[in-house]
Amino acid sequence: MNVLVTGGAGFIGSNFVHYLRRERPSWKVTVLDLLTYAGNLKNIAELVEEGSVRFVKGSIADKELVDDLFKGTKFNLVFNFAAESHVDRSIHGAQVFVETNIMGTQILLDAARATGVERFVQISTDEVYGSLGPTGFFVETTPLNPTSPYAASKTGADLMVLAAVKTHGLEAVITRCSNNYGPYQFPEKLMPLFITNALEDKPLPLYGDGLNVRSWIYVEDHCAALLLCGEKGRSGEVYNIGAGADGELPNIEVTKTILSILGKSEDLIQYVADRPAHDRRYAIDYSKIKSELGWEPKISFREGVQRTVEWYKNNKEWWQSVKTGEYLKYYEMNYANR
Ligand code: NAD
Ligand code: TDX
Repeated sequence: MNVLVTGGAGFIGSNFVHYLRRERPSWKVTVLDLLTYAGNLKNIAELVEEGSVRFVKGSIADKELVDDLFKGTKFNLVFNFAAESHVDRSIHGAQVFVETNIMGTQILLDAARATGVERFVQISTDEVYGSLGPTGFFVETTPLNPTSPYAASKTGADLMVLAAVKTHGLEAVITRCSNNYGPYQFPEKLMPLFITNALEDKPLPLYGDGLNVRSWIYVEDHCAALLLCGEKGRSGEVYNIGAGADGELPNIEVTKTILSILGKSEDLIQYVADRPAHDRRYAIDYSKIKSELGWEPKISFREGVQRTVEWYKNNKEWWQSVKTGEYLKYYEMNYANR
């Protein structure tokens, strides 16, 4: 089995590559990644060095490179993780989100179709549904109503995948997962930003009233769901993935959990101006993937955060080496005037 993992040097992609090596050791895995600010070859370095994973540096939006790669290797399965993934960055500049998330996905879809890929998995997000009020859940038929440029670009990609299935008979599934956390997450997202800032005794900038609710899932649970969707999901279907009631928490509770595990003071919390169009609440109904494919999340929120905090405590060199250069410029720009 020949598998392509795009974005495999990023957070979820690299966790997925490690997961595949453990769960499907006979599969031949190629990673295609542009190594943007969010990509880090260190995340999969030992696998690349030992030769169990092939690494190709390049963009999914580079048609020539993608076409050559697909012609050179007959991939059975493609997992498309590659994306610009941060909502705040999409507010500051949306063009690269359109180029990578929409154009890049279309270029992959065309190459997959031309070379007879048997299954294409599009890693999408619950953000395509927009925001919930105080009650209710996202189901797979919830109308698409993205609010950020990031979410709009992921929605565009989803629609191109569905069009490729309907028009051209490509075998593809779409997964829509909630907020992931765990090892190797770039420290611009809430969980790693707040853990690493707390470790440095720096303020934790909480947007708005801190009561926006997210559904937090440990990354390994997401990886297990993705492999199942790749192997057994029905083509043309969407599968929601989430952690259920245990992981649904307002940001202030997530923040307090991090601080209590680290033994740090809540005085580090700093309320700052809200994100524009900040979605109020996400909650996932994952009964479809549970009943069709038998998937359920295994790791509780408390356990997942403990594991994650431990990882950041033990891997200071990893995050200190990325909290430099471009990151500091971005941080200053995003947080200075809040
Ligand atoms: P990430 O930003 O950590 O990683 C993205 C990876 O894609 C990086 O390695 C980057 O170098 C690579 N990349 C970016 N542009 C590229 C291009 N043009 N060509 C090739 N590679 C490129 O993102 P993540 O959090 O790991 O998210 C992975 C996927 O999962 C994304 O598609 C995202 O939309 C989706 N998702 C993320 C979450 C979450 O909570 N993080 C939740 C649901 C869905
Ligand atoms: O500094 C911050 N302060 C803050 O209060 C940051 C970075 C975030 N927040 C809030 C905004 C959100 O309500 O925390 C919540 C989580 O924010 P992010 O980590 O930026 O995630 P979110 O905007 O919910 O989007 C994430 O989940 C879905 C990922 O970034 C996406 O890639 C994924 O698709």
